[in-house]
Amino acid sequence: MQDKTSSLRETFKELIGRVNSSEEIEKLRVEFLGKKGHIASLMSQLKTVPNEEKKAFGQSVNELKQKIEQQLAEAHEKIVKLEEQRQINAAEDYDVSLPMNIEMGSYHPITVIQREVEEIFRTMGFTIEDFSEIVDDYNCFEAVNIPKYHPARDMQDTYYLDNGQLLKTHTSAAQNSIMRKYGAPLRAVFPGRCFRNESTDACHENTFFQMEGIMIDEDISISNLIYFMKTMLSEVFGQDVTVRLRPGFFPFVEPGFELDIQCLICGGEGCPSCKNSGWLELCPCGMIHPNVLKYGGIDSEKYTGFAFGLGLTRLAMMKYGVKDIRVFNSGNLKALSQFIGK
Ligand code: FA5
Repeated sequence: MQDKTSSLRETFKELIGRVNSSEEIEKLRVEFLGKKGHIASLMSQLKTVPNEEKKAFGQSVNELKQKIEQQLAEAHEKIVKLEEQRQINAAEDYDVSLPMNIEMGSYHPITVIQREVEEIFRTMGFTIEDFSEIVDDYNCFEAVNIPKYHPARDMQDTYYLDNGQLLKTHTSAAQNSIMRKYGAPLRAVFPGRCFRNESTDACHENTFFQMEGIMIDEDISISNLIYFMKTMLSEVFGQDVTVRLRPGFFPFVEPGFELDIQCLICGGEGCPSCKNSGWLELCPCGMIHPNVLKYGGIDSEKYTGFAFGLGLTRLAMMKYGVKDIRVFNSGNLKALSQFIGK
């Protein structure tokens, strides 16, 4: 029996000297220490060993087992280091003359159109501002004249966090902070992602982009508002588009308007993209309510201003002829990678 342990010791010694990878070490471990391995098989022979030899035999199998465990651990440590070094060497060993993978990525169409509209407003003296997606109730609603329990809140149900904060429903949520930051006079646009708890269809998403704009100065009137809206749309589309202005209610503007664009998918005939009306609500706007100016720390006797909330995702639909708004959040690269952008 002692012969068996010493022959096994010799075999192991020879094999462990030859291992070259962590997989080989694992194989060896299973072969010797596994449930059906050599050590287990020796132990199972204990019952056939004469009583007077049992103790010595048991001890020598245990010693061998410990030795094997120790040598496997040492070999494993060495091999891991060696393998790391091999990986480093392989990474350094690349061929600089290989042809480059020149497949370029592309910008998301919303990024493309956002940058385009930002540039249009930048050239008209507006600054571009950023704002968080998680806001508090005050900024999203109260500071824009929508107190608690106001029915206008029903149109903008959203996702609330446990701490009472919420995902912003409109870019108007940034108005107060920007007014407080810069005071008047002020010209700023602030794009952002908005969230609403609503059913989706061809022109409604639960996650979409808007771009807010505000201009505050002495003697700002509806004529200024109309001028900037017209300029922006003719620059974006590079052609005349048919728009209509109709009264619209938003607690933060007075008077307020809905600016609709004639659907460019169906040419005004009516289709699913415009809910068969021939028109798409694109850019509500109006003269900033004096309360909102006051909350923003601006003297509403001296200053007036306009504000608009451009639906950027809908603008992208119209500009690129995308029939279903849900394409933009689909992650479908076949559709989305056609827009290179700058
Ligand atoms: C607002 O969000 C106002 N804060 C806009 C505003 C700003 C008015 C300043 C006056 C002054 P409204 O909920 O209508 O308004 O959304 C504005 C635009 O965002 C819509 O015209 C539309 O183009 C876009 N929009 C709104 N909801 C969705 C939606 N679920 N999916 C895609 N686009 C949307």
